[in-house]
Amino acid sequence: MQIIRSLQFLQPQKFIPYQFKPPAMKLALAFLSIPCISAYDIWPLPASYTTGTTTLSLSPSLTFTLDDATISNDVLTGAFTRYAEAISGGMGCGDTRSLLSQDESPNAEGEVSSCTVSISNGSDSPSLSYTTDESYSIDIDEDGKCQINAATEFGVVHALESLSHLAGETCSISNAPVSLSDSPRFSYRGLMIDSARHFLPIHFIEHIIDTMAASKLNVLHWHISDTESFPSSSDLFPELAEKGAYSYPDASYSVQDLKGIVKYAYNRGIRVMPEWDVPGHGSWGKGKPEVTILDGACSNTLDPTNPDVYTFLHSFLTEMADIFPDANLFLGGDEVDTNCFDSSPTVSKWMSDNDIEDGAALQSYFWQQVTAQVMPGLNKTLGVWMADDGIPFPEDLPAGSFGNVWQSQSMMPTVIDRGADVVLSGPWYLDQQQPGGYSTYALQAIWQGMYAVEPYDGLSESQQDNVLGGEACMWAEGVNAMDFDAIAVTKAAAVAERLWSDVSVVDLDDAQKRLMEHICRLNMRGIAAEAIAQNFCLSDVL
Ligand code: CP6
Repeated sequence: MQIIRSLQFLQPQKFIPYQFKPPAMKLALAFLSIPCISAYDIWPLPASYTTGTTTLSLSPSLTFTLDDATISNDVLTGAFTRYAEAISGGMGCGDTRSLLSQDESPNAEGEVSSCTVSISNGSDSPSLSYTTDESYSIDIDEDGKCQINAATEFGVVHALESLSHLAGETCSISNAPVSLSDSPRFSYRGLMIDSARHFLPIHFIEHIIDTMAASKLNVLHWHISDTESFPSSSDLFPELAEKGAYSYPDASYSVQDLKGIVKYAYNRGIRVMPEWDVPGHGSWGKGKPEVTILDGACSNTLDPTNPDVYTFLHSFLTEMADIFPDANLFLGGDEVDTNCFDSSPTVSKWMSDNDIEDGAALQSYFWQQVTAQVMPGLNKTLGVWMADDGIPFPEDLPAGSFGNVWQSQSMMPTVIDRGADVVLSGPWYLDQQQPGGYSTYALQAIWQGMYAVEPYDGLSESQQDNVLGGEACMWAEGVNAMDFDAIAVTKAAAVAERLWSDVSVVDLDDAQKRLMEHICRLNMRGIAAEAIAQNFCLSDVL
């Protein structure tokens, strides 16, 4: 209980990012003629964006009106409510508004009081997949007339996020007429979280989803379990979490919790791709020792030679496939310690009886069995980690599988040529820190290095078609909910712009100025993104 209470400051609902302190507020207002968010830039930078010089105020009762009354769904009603409140109330301008309106109100020449929203391809239950059209446009004329167009509900969610960036913290649009039209470069823009090394409470995963939405990341890759713990519950196999969680039920996710996260993310245009790492990096042995290697040096590895492993995985994943409706299922495949095989007399004997000469060949056999026995009927696209040694081999996986390239980027052409699509993550390990200490200046070099990565480097035009996108990975051996924001969010935002914005958006000085605005904006929302250079942000004084 004590622990839960100490984390409450990180809960979005309960976190009050800046308490109203009148003297500090006065100080802040002195700066508002040169606001800290000066250009009201949108992060990631939109595909095309023209602005003028007219200032418009935003009505405190800003409303969004759907022009098609036949569409009704939670994605839209949720987004309208969240962003109306965020833009005119919650994210900073709510606190400055009352003071601004007294004597420092921007010299508004008009007001935006409502935005009309048109969706060309709307639905009562919009589907979210890698083919979802996320494009949108925003037009605000000099008189404050505001029109949002999108193909889908999820484009509208992005539009409202962008509008919240335009509004900044002074409740105004300072650069009307605004005309922007935007769509992502890559359809897979991921953030991986690891709830096995440190348990991440549900409310904190919701907070992570909020930070993803702020930078238009759209795939939450949830590395749920690993050798250290197995926090996700299963109705079919309750012993997995009962015995595998660090603490059950406190440090576990009920089936209801899992479904809740999927829904929370969906409403924000974010897909949840779950991962249970196999055959290594597991803690199956705590709840189901019979599927692991029992007479070897390791208890964390599934026994590829045991036929029950595949029937078990099929049953377990059939249940999970229903809880996680996303088209992708991620099954790890990384860093199998072949000593776990070699040290086991039964596995070694089986290998020699079956002419399987080494650990790599046994992993090949494992993935062939997964392809033949586990994946059929799940109706999922398989994703795995792809290492520099090529394991798991793409040819052992179902056609259409993808590999998350986690070591050298230079492996991308090989993986593609061997038949898998790719997601790039190797350069984007967020736990990467320079030796000699963790400082703002190290962060500077790291975010800029991550920002400068170009996913198409080294790929022919036809190979480029097989790049789904990329993913920032927050491995959590050394990170928990208390320091997650500081370590992950700024760098993940840099990756988010690389994956969303045009290939030509590479200017580091320009990115730095805009990223500093974005960090300020995140800080105003109670997201503790780490600063990259000295500046003044209202979150420092409010
Ligand atoms: N955990 C799991 C990890 C890593 C991987 N898988 C990892 C390996 C090397 C580095 C960072 C993370 N911690 N399950 C590899 C995909 Cl540098």
